[in-house]
Amino acid sequence: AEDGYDLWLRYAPLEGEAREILAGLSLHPDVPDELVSDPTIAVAVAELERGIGSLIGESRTTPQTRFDIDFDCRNEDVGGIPGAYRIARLSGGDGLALTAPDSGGCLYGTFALLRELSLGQDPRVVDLVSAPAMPLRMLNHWDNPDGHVERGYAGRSIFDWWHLPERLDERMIDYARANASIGINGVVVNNVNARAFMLEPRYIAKYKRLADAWRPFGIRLYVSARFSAPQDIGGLETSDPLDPAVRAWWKAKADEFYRAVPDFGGFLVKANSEGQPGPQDYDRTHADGANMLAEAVGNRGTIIWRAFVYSETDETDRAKQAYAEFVPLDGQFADNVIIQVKNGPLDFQPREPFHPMFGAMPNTKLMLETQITKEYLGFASHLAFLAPMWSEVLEAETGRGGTVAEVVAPAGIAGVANTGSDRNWSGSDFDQANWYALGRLAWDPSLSSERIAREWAVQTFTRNPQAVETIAKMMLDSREAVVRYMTPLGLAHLMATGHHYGPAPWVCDLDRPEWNPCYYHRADADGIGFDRTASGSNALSQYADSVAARWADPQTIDREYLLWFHHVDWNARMHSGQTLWEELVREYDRGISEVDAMAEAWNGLAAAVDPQRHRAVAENLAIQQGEARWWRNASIAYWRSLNGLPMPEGAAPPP
Ligand code: GCW
Repeated sequence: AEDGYDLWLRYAPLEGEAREILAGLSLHPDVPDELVSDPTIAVAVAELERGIGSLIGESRTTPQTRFDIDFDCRNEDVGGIPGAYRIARLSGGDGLALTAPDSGGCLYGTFALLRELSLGQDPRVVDLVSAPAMPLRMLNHWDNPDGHVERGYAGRSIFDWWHLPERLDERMIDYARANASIGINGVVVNNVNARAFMLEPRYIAKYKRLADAWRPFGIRLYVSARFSAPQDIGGLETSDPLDPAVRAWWKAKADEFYRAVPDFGGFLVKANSEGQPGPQDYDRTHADGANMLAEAVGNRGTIIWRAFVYSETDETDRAKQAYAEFVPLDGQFADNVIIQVKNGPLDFQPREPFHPMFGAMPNTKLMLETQITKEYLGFASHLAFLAPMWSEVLEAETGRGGTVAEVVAPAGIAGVANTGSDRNWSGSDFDQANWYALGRLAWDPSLSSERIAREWAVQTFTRNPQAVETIAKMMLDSREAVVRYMTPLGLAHLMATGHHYGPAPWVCDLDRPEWNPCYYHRADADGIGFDRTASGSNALSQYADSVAARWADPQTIDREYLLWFHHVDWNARMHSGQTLWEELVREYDRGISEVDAMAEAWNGLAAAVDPQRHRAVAENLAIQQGEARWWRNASIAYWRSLNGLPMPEGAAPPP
């Protein structure tokens, strides 16, 4: 059944000439003796055979020519970057040479070859060289030990802690294949809001089973650690990072992990954020806390320390807090510490400017944290392809020596996973594309969204060129449509409290001021928007001068950040000649018509996509059409209750 379980690894049978060509070749993975017992190579060969068998489909009819795939996986010619590969015509023979410095490179090369073949490429002309742009390409699971996934919209957790270590769900292997196919090489298996008992020996045994299963796929396992574990499970009176007993406890804990999992990746820590314990509870800094753990793991692993911190005590602007706490610590973090920074300064909104910490800590390794699961973009029911959003951040010029992609290149990218127990893994077929895109962009941030959308659509849905064209267009326009009907022109955080699904811009009276949508839109009778310039919170000053200069003037700022940085009169004239109010309403209406266009385009694809998935997507689009209107109508009704303005001429009727 086409229920989406196979993700982009469907290897749907080729047709026509592409099939003739592949079926006419008798493929031989040629593995040198010293590699035959290498589990990663075994995985690569098995995938190659599975993929090609499936691409050819029915039994072979054509006469066959021998075609070797020469595995040359200890070859430094490709450059020493782990995971790099080259695929080229075998000199003096019919076949391909797959060259890599390590087994991982051969595995990635195998998946790249299969991708090319799935796209209909003639194997005899495949010619590829590739190396990952950054060492860490991770998924962070916000999965709890009881099976609930925080911000998960695809069912229960895929990790079966109850039955591990004895029982390993076959799904763990398919999960590893999917990750390896897009270059993901690190997985944090539990929520950053961590339970300390997940550091106990009974869990370490479960991690060992998973790590052993994933190792051949080049995936290292990481665990989120609760900072107060020395007290929670260790019987100590304090978790002060400078206390010798605390340090010894973590050292012993790390040793325990490494005895079971020799290539254990390390710990991910959310500290002093949203009620989590941390070093500041003892008047110590983030650096004190991170460095203590870094010492415990030593050169065996990495501490990934999150910069997502804010508290109600900062009344001026929550968006400023991370920069304020972390930037003064630049240069104080140990070499094996990475600071993980969300793409924007607030919290995974449909659009935010890039986080000002990028570029501001030249002596610290920074990693980009993105959210694949769509907490603020309509969960798994709205279609929003996120590659354009991530590229927007990766390509942003920090004004301090490079783009965000360049700043994070020495460390990596993490995506908060959107996987769950649903048959289709991600809660909807199109959400699989976001998992795919995260891996592809972490491997190569210069890949265009269009390329990613197309190659995903071909592998996932169909090779019919018109259909691919249509699907790619739907995907490429989708995120902007969500921005338009939810939070246009730089607005943010207008979602209902807690669950974050649907609009609630009218909520103004929550105890935590920075949880109120009113805190973010600051709308009143005269205008709307958050003044983050010098006359307001001055969050703008956290950016490099060249960037701040571009955004300081409401007349010249990129329109999509207007209300993020400025409070603007409803009647102010925009470049279009329209007032802000008119333009805002137009954005909502445009968002709706874009969703309608997606639904219509999809209806036209009934013949090109299998009925099961066609219907599933169509049903989600119907939900999205209704909810885009809900967002638009609720928002407009609320803004009008403040500004008393009539509906602009030509706009759809008022709610
Ligand atoms: O996006 C917010 C979420 C929380 C999450 C937090 C974080 C894991 O609403 O559910 O907690 O961010 O990133 O720590």
